Amino acid sequence: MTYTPPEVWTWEDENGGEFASINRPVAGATHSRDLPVGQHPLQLYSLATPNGVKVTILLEELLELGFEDAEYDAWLIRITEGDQFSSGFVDVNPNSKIPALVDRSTTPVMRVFESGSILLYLAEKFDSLIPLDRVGRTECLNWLFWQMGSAPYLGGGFGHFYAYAPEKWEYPINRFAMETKRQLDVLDRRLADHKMIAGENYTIADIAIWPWYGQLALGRQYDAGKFLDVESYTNLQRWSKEIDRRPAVQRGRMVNRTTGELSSQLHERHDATDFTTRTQDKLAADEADSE
Ligand SMILES: N[C@@H](CCC(=O)N[C@@H](CS)C(=O)NCC(=O)O)C(=O)O
Repeated sequence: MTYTPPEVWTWEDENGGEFASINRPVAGATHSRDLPVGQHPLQLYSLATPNGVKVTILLEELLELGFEDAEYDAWLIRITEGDQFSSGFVDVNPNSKIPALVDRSTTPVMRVFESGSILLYLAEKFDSLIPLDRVGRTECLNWLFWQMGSAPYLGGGFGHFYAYAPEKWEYPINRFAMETKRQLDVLDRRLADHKMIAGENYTIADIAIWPWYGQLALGRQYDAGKFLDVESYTNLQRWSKEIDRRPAVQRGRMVNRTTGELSSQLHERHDATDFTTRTQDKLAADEADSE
């Protein structure tokens, strides 16, 4: 059926599909609530989506490198329940999207939003996981910004119409599958003669790109591995698997996670020991013991 747009678009409460209930045509807070604050210099408000996981992976990598000031409290923002529209969250990110970070070690206290901005901010704060020379740094930022511009075609385009839209329509699925495969080929060609995305070293470019394209290549996104023939991108496969094995990546994926195996879900992270003591599995076992 062909749709004829009216002269002026109007908002009809729900237009169907997953996430329809949280979509609104206006910005700003819907309710008054402060954000919780923990003890560490960095306060993260997030959820383990690909955009959220970028930041927890970087923080876990920084801690693994020995930067104690990268200690953080990670608070859960349940976007399907509208937590991103609280007044406290909107103060930190007027765009109402996770991830959002507050650095309380600076004067004034700094708010940082947009995952690319957060990755750059943390890499610069610790002078780590970003090349220090101009040529290397520019190449790293080329790919960091490539991810920011490209992933909406994968997530908001392909993923939305292939997995979340109320019906399957050929036109948008074709359009965005084509673009997603082109992007996978861009990465595959880059990784044919470079170990990592920005060159020889692991950087924030890899940390930005892997949660979207690495996990797509590993068959973890939208159940679309076969449809997109991800196995055929052999250089991308090599890189995706190598990053997947990093301990900091495995920890970062668990933080603020609310789906999958209970043993892989750490809803809030406040201490390094939480990975072994506070998973949803452990909490359930402790509760059962105390009954
Ligand atoms: N460009 C943003 C995108 C962030 C984003 O889209 N976050 C999603 C989850 S992955 C979100 O918070 N959605 C909630 C909403 O749209 O209300 C970034 O990279 O930080």
